[in-house]
Amino acid sequence: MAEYKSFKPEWAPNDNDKAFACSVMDGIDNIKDTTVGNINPKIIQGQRKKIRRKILTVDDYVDGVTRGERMVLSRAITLIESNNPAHFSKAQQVLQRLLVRTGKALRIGITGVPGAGKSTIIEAFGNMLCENGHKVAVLTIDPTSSVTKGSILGDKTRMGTLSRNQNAFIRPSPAGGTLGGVARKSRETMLMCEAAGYDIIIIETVGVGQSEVTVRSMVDFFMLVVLTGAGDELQGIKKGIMELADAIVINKADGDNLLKAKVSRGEYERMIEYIRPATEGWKTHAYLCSALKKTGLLELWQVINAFVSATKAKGSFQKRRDNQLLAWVHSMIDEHLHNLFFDDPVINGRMPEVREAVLMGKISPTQAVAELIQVFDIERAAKKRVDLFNTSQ
Ligand SMILES: Nc1nc2c(ncn2[C@@H]2O[C@H](COP(=O)(O)OP(=O)(O)OP(=O)(O)O)[C@@H](O)[C@H]2O)c(=O)[nH]1
Ligand SMILES: [Mg+2]
Repeated sequence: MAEYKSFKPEWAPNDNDKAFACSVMDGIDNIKDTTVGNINPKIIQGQRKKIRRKILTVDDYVDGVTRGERMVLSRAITLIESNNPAHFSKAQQVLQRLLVRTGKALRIGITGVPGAGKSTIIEAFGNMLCENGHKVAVLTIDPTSSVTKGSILGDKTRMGTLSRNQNAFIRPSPAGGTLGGVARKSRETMLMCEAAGYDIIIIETVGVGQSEVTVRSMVDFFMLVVLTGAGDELQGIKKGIMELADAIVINKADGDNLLKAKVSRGEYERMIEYIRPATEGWKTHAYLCSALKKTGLLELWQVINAFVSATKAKGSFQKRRDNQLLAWVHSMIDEHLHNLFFDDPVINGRMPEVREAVLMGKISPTQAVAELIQVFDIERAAKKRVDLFNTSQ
């Protein structure tokens, strides 16, 4: 029988506090005795079979997603996010087959300073939409995130009730990678969710930075969540981001904050006057809401519906989608050519010398570029890179 030792951890209170009933069991080295605890004897004997999930075929994915099976949808998204070239090509085949089922959802983007209440709004707003018969998918974009589990748990617990709602699907940002890589994966994830029957897609930006522009380029309606006190240096919100917004939502308009929120609304309204509208045929306004008290959310939904009607009537809704699609193609070409060029060993070999010459004033930047382009052989470079779309590095 192995011997167990239990001890009191050093961080436990010194006085024997009864409420603090904690002791820690020591680990046992080289355990051979399988009668103790709940240790699976097969693990010790190295016999435990690896549980392998059934490998799904392209047909399995297409059928499962079409039927709206969440598990298959989840796995299809994992396939999209994978950096394995085999997965990439399979994901593309699935997406290609599902493309006809995409494009029908309303895509909403939401940004704002950390702590403004984006997740809480999405939770309350998403639940409200689900109650009204919608199916809501929530995605987050965070090009800086390199860890997975923490952020998944973080957002799932913050959107606790929504994540348990059968009509909602929450998927955090793919971890790490370049902004371009994250953007592609998020776009394809969005399409996958649409194919699975989600008619409202909400994308939250995490962290302030470049991701606002990326999300704006994926959605129909973009809202900026702010807090009261617009005068306070705009709370670090760049004017440029206000120019992207179709609505400015002043959250936490509750309790003692309500009055201040009303004042802020006036301030924002005055500021918007001087800003070019984000969408042709739509006038951006500031609105109040409280995600906590669930007020102002129905009004927000009405604003979004009015936006959709107005922009569809004007033709700007479809025009934006068309432009987004083409811009996506162009940005991927940009990125791939960029990667081919800067990963090319010949270019890399020449680069230090050219850089030095530019810095010494021996050649002009234009001349430097001309020289490098001349030695760049795209066919050679393309052969070197097996997976063009792997933008994870
Ligand atoms: N009083 C009040 N508090 C709110 C409201 N909405 C959110 N909060 C609180 O504000 C805090 C931040 O909310 P989050 O929803 O996590 O904010 P977020 O913008 O998603 O934050 P990040 O994801 O970290 O950028 C939480 O403690 C919420 O409970 C509101 O309407 N009123
Ligand atoms: Mg959040």
